[in-house]
Amino acid sequence: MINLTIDHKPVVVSKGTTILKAASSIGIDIPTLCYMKLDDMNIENKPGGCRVCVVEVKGRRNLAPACCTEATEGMEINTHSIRAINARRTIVELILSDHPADCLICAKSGNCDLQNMAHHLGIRKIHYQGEQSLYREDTSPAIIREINKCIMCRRCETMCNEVQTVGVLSAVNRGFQAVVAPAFEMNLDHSTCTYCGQCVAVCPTGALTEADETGAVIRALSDPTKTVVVQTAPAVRAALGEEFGMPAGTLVTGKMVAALRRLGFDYVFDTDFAADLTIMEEGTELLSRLSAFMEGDKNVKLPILTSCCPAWVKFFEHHFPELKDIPSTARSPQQMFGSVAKTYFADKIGVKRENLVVVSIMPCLAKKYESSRPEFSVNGNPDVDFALSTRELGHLINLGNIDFNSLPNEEFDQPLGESTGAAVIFGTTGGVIEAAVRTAYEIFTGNPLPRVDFEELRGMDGLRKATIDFNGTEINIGIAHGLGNARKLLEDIQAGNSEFHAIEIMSCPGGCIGGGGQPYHHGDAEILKKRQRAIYSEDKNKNIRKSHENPYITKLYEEFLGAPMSEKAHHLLHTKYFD
Ligand code: HC0
Ligand code: SF4
Repeated sequence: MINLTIDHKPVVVSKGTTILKAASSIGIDIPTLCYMKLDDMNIENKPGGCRVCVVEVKGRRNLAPACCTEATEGMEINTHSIRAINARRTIVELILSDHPADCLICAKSGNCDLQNMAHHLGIRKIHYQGEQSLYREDTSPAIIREINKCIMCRRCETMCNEVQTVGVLSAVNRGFQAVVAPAFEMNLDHSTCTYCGQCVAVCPTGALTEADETGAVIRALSDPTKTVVVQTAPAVRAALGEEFGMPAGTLVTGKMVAALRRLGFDYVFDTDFAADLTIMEEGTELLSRLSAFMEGDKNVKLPILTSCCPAWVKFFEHHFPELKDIPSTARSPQQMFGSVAKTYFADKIGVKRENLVVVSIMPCLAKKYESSRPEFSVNGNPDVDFALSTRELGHLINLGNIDFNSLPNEEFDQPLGESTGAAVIFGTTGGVIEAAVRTAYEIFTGNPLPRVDFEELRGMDGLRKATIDFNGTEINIGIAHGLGNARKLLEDIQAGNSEFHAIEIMSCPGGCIGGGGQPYHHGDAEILKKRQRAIYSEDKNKNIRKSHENPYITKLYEEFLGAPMSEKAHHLLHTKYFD
């Protein structure tokens, strides 16, 4: 073990520990811009690039970057000496010297680590004259890159290359022109970007933000010829409160519904309803593939892969096109909802498709891209018109001058607002497959589930597996969150070595609770765990916890769809994939 003192406090750490971690272990916060670590998820960015974390080490001539200097025996460290603070100020001034000073109108204003750092260090004047880079803005359906706001922290690169293994982003150019960009500086929509949004989730400045659609939604809400319905994704309710200063993990389902009503939405519905519908379709598909397999069909495609995460869909279309007939053909709940809203529900209320506007509130930026895919539209009219992120909803609520914290709890409208506990857990890694198991078990065995909770499918490990006993038939299930983890399972499938019958894949670490559109977690993995706990507690408190017991789903099949995987269901609720 190593003994040292930091700001006169003794600390004992194991060999190899950095000064930054040693300080953090005794509650001393050393400021950083580029360093990032999500504990338990094996995600770390420590390029030692920004140098904001420099500290003074007694007896050494040079200041030491705390994020990449190991603690050694007898070190005496001063984290906030005048010399260290002055160096930090100079470094941040140099970063600011070529940074556009448009904080007043920047999308990240108020949430920007660089702005906060400048404030923390009391910088009032920039003494250096940098050279502004002249990059144009890169817009895509989901993400905006304001490239001249890149400070080369390279967190996005770590997320894209190491965590997601997509490999779109890397450092290019030198000096004031140095930025992180796709190859040949092409736009994101020409690259193999999945729009997972994990680069946006960790960007410390306004270089990467979502494509903001709040203006378009406000216009729809003010148009008297339009009926505007809204659907809310499972993970939003476990995080929206953070936008209003509530602790992470506060469930705000009822307040969220009340806020949406006050914003003027005509019907407040729930994506969770469509998550139950997804289980009916995907569960039926799983069972039909399993039966064919058991009857000896050698051509049956197993394992079945979940298909509700649009970044994951785009990932396999780009990177594993030869596997494109393995995922379930079920559309995502967002898209099933849009399709049902613009047919069944529009008919019910006597509104023409083109006068019904469907807005989604999603924790995800890829949902913006998914809703723009041409196969999810009829004669150019999309099934989902706009997909706002949790952050954008927070902004709309503030803009509407609604005091979120004092709102009463209200209920979703019907018939597309009823959901079960199985649907709620879609919002966290492992939840989709647990929901599928709850339904598939009962249909397969004809018996009630001996227990509703499948603890063996839960957790935060990036790759998990479990075997579920379907009354003597063992079903092997795999779960991956983060596309790098998914890649490992896909390579096993390619090599013919997969042991699984069914696999759930979600692109974002933690699943949708960690989506690129959620309130910024600033690298705090505890926040994701708290959101996950909130999701499971909502499931526990639901009266109905299995998708096939949702009475409004039963009614939808009786009145409109017929049966799961019927011709009509195929047409409205399933899709195909493209190379
Ligand atoms: Fe998800 Fe979904 S669970 S992808 O994470 O399946 O975004 O929350 O809305 O569509 O339901 C996101 C969350 C959803 C969809 C659902 C699925
Ligand atoms: Fe990479 Fe995802 Fe960002 Fe695209 S959205 S650049 S895939 S991290």
